[in-house]
Amino acid sequence: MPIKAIIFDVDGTLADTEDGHRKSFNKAFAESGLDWNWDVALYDRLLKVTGGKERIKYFVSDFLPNLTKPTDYDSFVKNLHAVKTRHYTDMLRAGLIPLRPGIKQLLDDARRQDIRLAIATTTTPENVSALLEVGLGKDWESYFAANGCGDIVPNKKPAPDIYFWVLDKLKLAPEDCIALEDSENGLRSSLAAGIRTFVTVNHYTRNQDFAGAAGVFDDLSDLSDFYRAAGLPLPKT
Ligand code: XBP
Ligand code: MG
Repeated sequence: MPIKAIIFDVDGTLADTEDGHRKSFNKAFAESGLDWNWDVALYDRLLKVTGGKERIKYFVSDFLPNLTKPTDYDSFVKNLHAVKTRHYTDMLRAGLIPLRPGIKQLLDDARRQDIRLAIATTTTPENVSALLEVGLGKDWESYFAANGCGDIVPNKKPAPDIYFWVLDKLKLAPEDCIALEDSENGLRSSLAAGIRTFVTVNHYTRNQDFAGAAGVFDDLSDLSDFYRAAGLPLPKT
């Protein structure tokens, strides 16, 4: 069955972003007068929960059980996350987080072979725009036939909702596509949607459980290995 579309996760897959997120959370905490600090070890644990707002609530519930929550807790979290997003998109627009090795070439090769591209991510839409405007240029949206991100689905990864949303936009069946992910949560999400999935790991996800993945790679610096494993037509150079 020829592959008709490749669906990309964003954080950890298109770019190694999570330390940028982590630093932006810490800047937001400091700006908001909170003495919270997420170091790498703690953030590694907090990444169990996808979605920045959900991750803040997880931190409060499971790591600050005695905290007296602000009266309008949801607004508090939403506003704190908006401050974090401002810091994070500033980092992206400053070009501090490049695309991972091989990603731009893969996107271009796929387009040349008329394979459609899509995004399925838990992250905030502004983050996707800022990352890809820098990584792909002002016309980045023209690369993608579907851009599923953030709060558009009720349940974030590892739930399959975002992948079902993308498949619906593409009007494709799961078996027509492959997905590229970086984390166990992401893999569980795409597999639950019935999509053959490849993983490229990073320092946060290297030791996670990738059972069910069609292949696990350190990165895509050698695209020919990936093309062979994925059954993608090698580009006509
Ligand atoms: C990764 C996530 C996101 C980011 C933080 O998304 O779980 O929540 O960690 O971004 P994915 P936000 O791997 O699905 O791209 O703060 O905008 O949620
Ligand atoms: Mg990811």
